[in-house]
Amino acid sequence: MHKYAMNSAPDFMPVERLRAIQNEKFIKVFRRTYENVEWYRNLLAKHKVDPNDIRSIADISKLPFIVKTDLRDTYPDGMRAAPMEKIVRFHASSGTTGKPIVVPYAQEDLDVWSECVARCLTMFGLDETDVLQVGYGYGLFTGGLGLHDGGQRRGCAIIPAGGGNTTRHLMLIKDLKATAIACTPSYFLHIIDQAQKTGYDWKETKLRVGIFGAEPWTDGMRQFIEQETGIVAHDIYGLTEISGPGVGGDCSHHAGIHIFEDHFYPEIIDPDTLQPLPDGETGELVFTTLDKVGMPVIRYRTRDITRLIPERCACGRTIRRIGRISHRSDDMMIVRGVNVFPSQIESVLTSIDPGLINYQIYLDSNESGLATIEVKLEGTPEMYAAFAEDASRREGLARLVTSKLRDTIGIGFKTTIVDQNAIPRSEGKMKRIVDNRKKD
Ligand code: DLL
Repeated sequence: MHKYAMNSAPDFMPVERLRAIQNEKFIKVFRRTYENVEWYRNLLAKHKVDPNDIRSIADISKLPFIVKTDLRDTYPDGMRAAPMEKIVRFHASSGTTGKPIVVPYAQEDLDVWSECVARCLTMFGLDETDVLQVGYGYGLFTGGLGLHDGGQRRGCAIIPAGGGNTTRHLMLIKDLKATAIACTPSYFLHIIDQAQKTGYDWKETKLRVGIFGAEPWTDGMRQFIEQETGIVAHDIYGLTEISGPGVGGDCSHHAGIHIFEDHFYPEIIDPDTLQPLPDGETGELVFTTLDKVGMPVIRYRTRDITRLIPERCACGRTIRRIGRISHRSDDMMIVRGVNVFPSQIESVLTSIDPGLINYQIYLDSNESGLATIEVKLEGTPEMYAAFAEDASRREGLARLVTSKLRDTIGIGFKTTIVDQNAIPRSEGKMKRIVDNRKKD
């Protein structure tokens, strides 16, 4: 057994062994999907791929991609690869429009999923002595039940608090001696605000680890959270189509997200040419589920933009890392002909003042129908304290952000530093972009 705690051994296996496992599993999952999913057979026929040509994982690049709309079009279960008797649960992705994407899970899928969440928790330094408060929503969303089952598998005592009811969250952290909390990073900012308003003392709690994911968050937010509460903030990544939270997470070096490659095979492709990119280059993340029974996906385009980090992590894990997910390709806004990503705005904010921890982007159109873009910003309590002493600092900062955004992105922005807590908080994923433009 490795010196690290349980669940972590596969993270450290020799790379050759890892590649052999991937190869073996890939062939099996490919065959299973081909045999059991008519839609997939049709897809290969459409792309003129002969399944007999797929003999090892090296052949993966011959296969077509699966995209979100394919999963939507096959709603509710056209991608199911196992008989209904094998299915023990459904989850669904939080689509904003139209039908959700429904994912059927076999018991084997729930086992792999909770094992991967447990591996994440081990990586975050949790064990059976920990008390994990789950603040993700329970239900079709994978956050709540994912952390719940994984935490239980790791042997933690679970507090299934769910999303919302911030006062109760703060009470339970203290009274049940929670040592870890899992929720969206934006919801944790809200918990911090509430704590501050009520004179809550984090030092009186046992909380030491935060498990944040389901939406992009910045290093500035990490710093703020850690300073404000004294906990260590970890990143957890995942998506419903692949299983849920626990596709990967960051280790104590916080230098990217380790992917559990023995279950989820990652590739990076150029989203325009669809060609695979070498490790180190930024593009769209694509996953193949290597063990899925209920609904395997082969070369699923996630829309998440990142890179596979070529260097081995200082922690010694052999499984590769991806860079933190700062944006999705479908987050791109086209404003007056210019492509704008929230991550560009975010890096301008961080470069000016890491105390600018929260923002929301408002798109609108003026009387002449021209698109306008406004960034509403919120800072740390210290920042508001400084504004209270000298109001001109608030205007000065807003002006600086406006000019740097214009210089960096090339279009005019309106910048407003709103009052503390004025950006609406959500229990689940934060809505970064509010698009009020008139649609034709
Ligand atoms: O958000 C699963 C999850 C639950 C992950 C709880 C982590 C914690 P979906 O609702 O299907 O599943 O959304 C998946 O959320 O493609 C990313 O764009 C984004 N996302 C998830 N984790 C992170 C993260 C869950 N750590 C989509 N950083 C993904 C940035 C993330 N974005």
